[in-house]
Amino acid sequence: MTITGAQFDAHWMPFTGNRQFKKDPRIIVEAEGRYYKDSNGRKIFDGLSGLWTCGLGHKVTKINEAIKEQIDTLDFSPSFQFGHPKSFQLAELITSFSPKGLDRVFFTGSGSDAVETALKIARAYWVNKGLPSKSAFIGRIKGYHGVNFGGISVGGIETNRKMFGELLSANHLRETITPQNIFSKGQPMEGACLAEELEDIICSLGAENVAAVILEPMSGSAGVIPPPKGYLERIRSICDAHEVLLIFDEVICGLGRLGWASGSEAFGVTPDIMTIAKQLTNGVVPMGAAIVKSSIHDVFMDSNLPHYMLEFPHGYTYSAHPVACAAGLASLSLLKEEDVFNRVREIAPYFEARIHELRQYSVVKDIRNFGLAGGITLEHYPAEPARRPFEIAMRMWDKGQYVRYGGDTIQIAPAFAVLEDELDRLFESLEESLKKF
Ligand code: PXG
Repeated sequence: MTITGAQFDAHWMPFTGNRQFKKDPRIIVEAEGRYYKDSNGRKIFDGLSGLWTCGLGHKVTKINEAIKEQIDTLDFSPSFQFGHPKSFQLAELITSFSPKGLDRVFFTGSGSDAVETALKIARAYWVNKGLPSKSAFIGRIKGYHGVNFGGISVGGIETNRKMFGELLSANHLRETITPQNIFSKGQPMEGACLAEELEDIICSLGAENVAAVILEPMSGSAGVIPPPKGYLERIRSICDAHEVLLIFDEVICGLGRLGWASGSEAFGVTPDIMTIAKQLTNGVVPMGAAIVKSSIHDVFMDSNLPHYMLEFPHGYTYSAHPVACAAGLASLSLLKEEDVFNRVREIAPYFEARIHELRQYSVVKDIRNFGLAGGITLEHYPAEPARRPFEIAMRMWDKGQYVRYGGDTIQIAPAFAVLEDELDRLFESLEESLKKF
């Protein structure tokens, strides 16, 4: 199965160096369990569970069968003004994974859409409460909240923002990596005091103007940055003191990656709204969701509109798509049946021990981990922060190992059932790749 030059030209690939890729393509043709097969017939270990999506592995029979059955029964149904049974079943199942009180689910087509939905719910909530001036958002440096205009505004990754002109106005907290907490295992002991900056930002804006703070409980795509001990607790209490909503973007943290149902559960702090995507369908069909406290949802329902009017003029053609719902029901059921979160907590110490052995290599400047997620910061080439991670990831690919590179980091997030000897091979390949510098 060859791809022609015209076919290569036609596809403008996302978050990809298109010129490099099309000279030296990496084509994946099959997947099974924790492995891919590339177009040269090589078996490649999937060290990032797809894109943090496929924690249950690939070609999971129960998910695939649910999808096939759904397509043959109801392939699509209008998401506006009509329903189908599976969306309601899935919404209820999702709430069984959510922190107490977060029990209303709004479906979207992706993580980016889930973030936009959460931001819009936050603003509209304050409008419904008669406080329309509460509209400002606060994010955090290095935060990733997808690629739509709201998400890049609250997100803290400069390269994702600077080409796109005027954004929503948003303030950003400092990131939580500090010289004191590099090479921390799990949550760093230092850095809770960084949360105090939130009080200053809210006071400078005026709490009467602030809608919400949005954070990933653990930053994922910026290179796995677990929150310092006490940090999220302090963020929560400052939000409470100033009546500001707290949104956790759990698109990576949610549904098992950290060894818990959510980052909220892992770190013991409950937000007002959370977003999920990726693991919700094991990545098999695109889907995201915003999950909100019923107290927020009820403000919309109690707004005294005529009964035929919409409480929230928002939604997507693909909200609660029946095929995605079928995949979601199967995936979430498997997370329960296979006791996946416990399994992640069992293997996490081995993962932690192995990843921190890489500290001995001089180009490794920091290593962070939590659950089955790990990030390695590499020393820059002068003025070229992105080059070394790219080089490492390409060496890994040549060795039959897929890891993610982004910014100045390498990220690792294998499937939940990963074996110790698979981790051994992954980290031995990383050692060989790092040794060459
Ligand atoms: N929020 C968070 C926290 C994310 O990690 C999104 C929102 C957006 O989701 P969608 O489905 O619109 O892409 C994400 C996505 C990586 C990587 O390698 C991370 C993401 C996507 C692609 C690659 O770290 N995160």
